[in-house]
Amino acid sequence: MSLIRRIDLRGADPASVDYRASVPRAEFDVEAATHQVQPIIDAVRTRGVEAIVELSARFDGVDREDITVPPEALQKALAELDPDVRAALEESVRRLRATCEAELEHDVTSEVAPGATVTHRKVPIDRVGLYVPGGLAPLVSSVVMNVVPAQVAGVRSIALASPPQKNREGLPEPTIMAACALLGVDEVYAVGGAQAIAMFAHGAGPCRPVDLVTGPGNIYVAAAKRLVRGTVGIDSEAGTTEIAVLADDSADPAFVAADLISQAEHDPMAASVLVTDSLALADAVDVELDKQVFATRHTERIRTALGGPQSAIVLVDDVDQGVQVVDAYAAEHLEIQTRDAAAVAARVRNAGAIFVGPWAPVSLGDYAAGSNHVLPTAGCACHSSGLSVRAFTRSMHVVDYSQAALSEVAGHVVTLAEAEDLPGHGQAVSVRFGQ
Ligand code: HSO
Ligand code: ZN
Repeated sequence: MSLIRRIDLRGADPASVDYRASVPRAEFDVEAATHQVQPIIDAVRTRGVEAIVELSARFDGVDREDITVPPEALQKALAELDPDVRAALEESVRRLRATCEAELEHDVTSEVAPGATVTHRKVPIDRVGLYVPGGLAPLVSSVVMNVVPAQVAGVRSIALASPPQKNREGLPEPTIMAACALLGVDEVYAVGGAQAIAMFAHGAGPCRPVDLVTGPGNIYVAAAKRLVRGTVGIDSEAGTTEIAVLADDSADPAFVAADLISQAEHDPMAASVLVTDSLALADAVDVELDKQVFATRHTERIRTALGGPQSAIVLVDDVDQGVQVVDAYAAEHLEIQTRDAAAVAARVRNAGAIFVGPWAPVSLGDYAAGSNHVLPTAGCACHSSGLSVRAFTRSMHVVDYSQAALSEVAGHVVTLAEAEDLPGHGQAVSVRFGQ
């Protein structure tokens, strides 16, 4: 019996098959979780730190009155960080910073008529709250992925929250604290889950409210972000990890299997999907999965993810149909392991990030490609983007007209104001010309 099920779309008529429905996703009912999360948000909004301390005792089993992580604890964590981990983090930061700097957009001024300019001005968001989960694995790389684009965008005030750990005197994971110190983030809170999102949105004790909350988290964090949206901005909801691999018979089955396993390792609900036109590759990947899953550390979690309804090997007639399937699926991560991989990748429209060819596995992007690993999941890649400098930037139009330029267009403004039965609008222009 194979670890992973098969879905056969060969011979399917694209006009009558809904590819999106053919490759199902994990159930991730954020809406249901909002009912459990609303009382937490209300408690933090009305009772502040006192409520947070109670919630940390209940959910994290810690007893700590002070939610602020002292700067000495951050510096100590950095001093004690394994030098190899430090070097790897520094390289990860260097590469991501280079990408972010290249992405920075500059103000653009258009002269729409003589003396009439509109400038599209980019402004960094003033204050952001970044959430870094603890969970199954403390993702120190997520500190880098959230902080670097915010810093390059020019955000003035960055606060970060991560769950307090029972066995660490109620402080966050040391690697997470060390990464904060490395990046110069000194406002750090030992607060986890929905209560951290509520603290950012409404403020609590030492934490002033923020303008934008970003960062991944479990279903309760996602529900909390949905509930505070409007009070603050949020990034796109990042749910459980997904990888889709589009491969033909030129792909190496050992590489494909390893990559499917790498994302299944995150969560029993993670999705690993291989789309291929090669039955031989599908069979060889099955064999490789068997071999590799038993040789890895988190075998149970990975077996559950690969065996779940959200994971599959999807058989297609050819790479063209494969492109249609992966476009419909809109994976968080998409690998292209086909001949002419770059050309195939260029035809894909929907994916959080695309990894081209055999030498760009998703785990490279998770840590050190220079790309961001906070990406839209659950099909949101067809309307949302991953985290980038742009996520931490607002823009505004700045309108600057001379008297002559206004006079030239005044008639049109008055005409449109009359057409909308809003004569006061027209008058605000006419009055300037003595009419
Ligand atoms: N694959 C995850 C990110 C991550 N992987 C962090 C390892 N550490 C979501 O893109
Ligand atoms: Zn990962």
